[in-house]
Amino acid sequence: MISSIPDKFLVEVLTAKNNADLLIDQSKKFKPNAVVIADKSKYTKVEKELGHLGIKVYAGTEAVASVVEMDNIDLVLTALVGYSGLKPTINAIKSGKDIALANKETMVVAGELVSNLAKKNGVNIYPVDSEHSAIFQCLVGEFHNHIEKIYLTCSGGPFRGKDRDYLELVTKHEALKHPNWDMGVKVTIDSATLMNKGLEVIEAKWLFGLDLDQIEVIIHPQSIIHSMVQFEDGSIKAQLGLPDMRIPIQFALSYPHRFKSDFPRFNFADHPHLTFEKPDLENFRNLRLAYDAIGKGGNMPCVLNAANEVVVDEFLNEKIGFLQMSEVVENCLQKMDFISSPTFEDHILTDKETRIKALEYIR
Ligand code: MN3
Repeated sequence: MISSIPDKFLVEVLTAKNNADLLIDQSKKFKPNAVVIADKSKYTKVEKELGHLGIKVYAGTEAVASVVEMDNIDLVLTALVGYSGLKPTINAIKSGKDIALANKETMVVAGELVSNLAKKNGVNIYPVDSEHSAIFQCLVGEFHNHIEKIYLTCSGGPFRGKDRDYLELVTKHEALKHPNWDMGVKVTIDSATLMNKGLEVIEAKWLFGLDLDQIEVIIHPQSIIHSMVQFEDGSIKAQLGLPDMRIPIQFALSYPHRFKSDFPRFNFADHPHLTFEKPDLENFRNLRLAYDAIGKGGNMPCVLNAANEVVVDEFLNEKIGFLQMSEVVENCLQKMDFISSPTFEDHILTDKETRIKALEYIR
């Protein structure tokens, strides 16, 4: 994305988990000051390719968490997967960097803590998640107007309309085929179970300061409307377009401006039918569990997230079936001790203990 608007941004730091080749390619192109490879075993390879270009090379997850504090950074795009995004995001906020947030789990695990920290440090959090970007785009020019409610749209995933007998037997290959969006493995499974939407409800609550009864999930299989805001006069604003993650990513970086793009344009005549339906909470229990977890508050969303990360892994390893994923998550929500105002350390402990509990339940 940056490569299409090279005069607007300077890349200071790039990070990668273990994809050394991509990190090396991107670094040769964007010439950052520093790079971090989280997987320490790849350090020598990366250093050999980039060190002589004057690029500082660091390794390890601690380095990912500390590199975001560097002075000449204005904005940090956090696109780590899952719980791993929490520490670096908190560090970036503490050092006053604005955040383009692509890692929804950060807000799920510690939304209250993170939004309070952002407020305290005068940091803006720009959503990258397409639904939250849509809501943010609807709110531009409306920040002083009260939100009556938001509609988070949801494609329904590959198994929309299926019953429990069907879901019982679905394979990971079926679950990995998302109808509209091309995404990472974790979020694709989460989309199939509707946990993704549950996590997004929690993310929306903290990003926009909403009560739970102001957040309604609506199934919209075409994924053209990316979400909507209803104001107190009854008027509804929607943001729409073809499903293309480049738009929300770009807007998080370009706000309050819009940069010209050559992304494919939406054509109304090609999409004469936009449909909507209620989510099926009986067969897709994860969405209900997410509402329960955030309704209870405290460390329960952290439990929900940790248990979910475990079950998604176990499902991908073909250790458990599709429906069992909700079963394990529900069990963890019931069994874990409740902490009403968790600190950062409480979150770390809750995450760790939940993972153990989830695996115990599975084995
Ligand atoms: Mn989304």
